[in-house]
Order: sequence, then structure tokens, then C-alpha cells
Amino acid sequence: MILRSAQFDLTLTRPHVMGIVNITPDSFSDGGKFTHTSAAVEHALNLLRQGADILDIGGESTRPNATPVSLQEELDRVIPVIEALAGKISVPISIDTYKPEVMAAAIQAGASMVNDVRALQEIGALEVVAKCDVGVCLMHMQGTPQTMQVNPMYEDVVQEVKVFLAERVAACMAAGMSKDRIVLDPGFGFGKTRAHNILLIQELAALQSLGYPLLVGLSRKSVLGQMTGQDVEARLHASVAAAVISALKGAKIVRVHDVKATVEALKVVAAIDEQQQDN
Ligand code: 8Y7
Repeated sequence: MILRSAQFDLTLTRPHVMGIVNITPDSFSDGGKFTHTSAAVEHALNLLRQGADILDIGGESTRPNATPVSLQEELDRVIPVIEALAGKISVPISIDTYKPEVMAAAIQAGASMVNDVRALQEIGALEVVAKCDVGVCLMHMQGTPQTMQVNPMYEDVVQEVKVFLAERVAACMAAGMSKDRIVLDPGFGFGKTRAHNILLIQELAALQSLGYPLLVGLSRKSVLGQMTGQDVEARLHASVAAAVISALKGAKIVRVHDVKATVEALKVVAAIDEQQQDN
């Protein structure tokens, strides 16, 4: 499988690692450590040294109950970081936002992929991405970050996520985007109970049948806390296990905080996979 934009071409035969760069003082796992541009750039460069294949830069936390951030504040957080990295690094820069103005400014500054937890449903977002020749990750969410974990409900979570993602793909096609720009994501933890998250990972193949590369984000998420009893800062081992299982279930990109551990774990997956293919 391939993910392409004007600036990059990723052949997704082995699972790729997207490293998370949060520039959010209220982000639940980085706790404001990377608020300033230079610290965020330093963190990004660290993730690259650890083997990240893509960097995902975000300026507004989407954790449950997070306070929304103004457009100007989000721009002030992410644009200087993208400007400092663009042209200096060899991996694609993804902008994590649902706001079309942030998408446009980030692409202008050098981002070549958009990671949108609202799957380009915000007015104007589809148009920005369609005309800019960038990659896009379309994610499923039930509700909004403010309310999504109150009482998530589905009749058939896998089917409903699949139908939603297929509809968003159709919207992208109708806007003139090409197929090889698109990645799909079930949106773990976004309006899902523990049981919903588990069903989605078990049935990842059902989403793969849509024919697009899948991205999985389970890193440090609360479902892993529920499974292990560990607080967010102690979910490394659970997160690596989740990344390995995602890769075995067919995910082509995993979005993670702990790049080094994940890269090493996925090298083991890839080595075993390769030999199967050779024989
Ligand atoms: C995801 C995400 C977050 C995810 C994609 C967190 C921005 C919460 N989670 N984007 N963003 N997929 N595509 O725990 O699962 O990192 S924010």
C-alpha cells in the first residue's frame, strides 16, 4: 500500500511509526513539557533519531474534556515548530488539526499530511486538503471531545465505523482527491467504551477491506489503563503491545508517543513477516 503527496511517497509494506509531538500545555501525557517552540522542535528531532517515519504535530488536545483552543493560539503553537522543521528533515510532517485555517497555514509552512480527528467534516476542510495535494488521515469519532466518553453507544461498532469512513472517503473522491492520499483510522478512544475498542482491534480486517492503509492510535490511551491498571505515564509496555497487535492485525501506521520502543518492537514484526514472504 502507498501513501503519497506532492512531497513524499511512503510504501507501507512494513508498519510505519508516526511520532506524536504535542504542543499543548493541557495535553494529558506531555503535561506542558513541550509548550515552547524550541522544546517541541527538540522533542521532534529526538523522535526522528529514535526512528519515527512521520511526525504528527498538534496544538490542541483532543483528550476527553479538554478545553478548546482558539484559532490564533493553535496557529501560534504549531506554525513556528513546522517552520523550524520543514526542509531540515526527511520525513513527512503531519498536522493534527480539524480547523481548515490551521491546515492551510501548516501546509504553507511545510506540512505534507493532515491528521483530522473530524475526518474533514469542518466547513472548508475538505477543500483545503483537496487543493493542496497532501496526504490525509480520516478518523472516526462519535460525538465531540467534550462529550464523547459520556455514554458511547453503537448497534454494531465495526459496521458503523466502516460506513462512516466509507462516506468520508466518498466525500474526498467527490472533492477530486486521489485514492493514494488517504489513510483511515477507527479512532480508538473517541466515543468508544473498552468493549468497543477491543471489538475494533479484533475486527481491524473488516476496515482493511475498504482498501486503504489503516492508522491506529492506542498509545497511552485510557483503554490500556483499564487493562493494566497503570496511570498514563506508566503505559509504555501496554502501548508497545498494542502497537505490535495493531501491526499484526494489518495497521500500516501506528501513532505513538514512545517511538524508540515501538520502532524496535515493529522491527521484530517486520523481520518475521519478511521471512514468511521470502519462503
Ligand atoms: C488519535 C489522533 C489523538 C488517534 C489519529 C491521544 C490526534 C489523543 N488520538 N489522531 N489524535 N488517531 N489519527 O491519546 O487515535 O493521542 S489525540
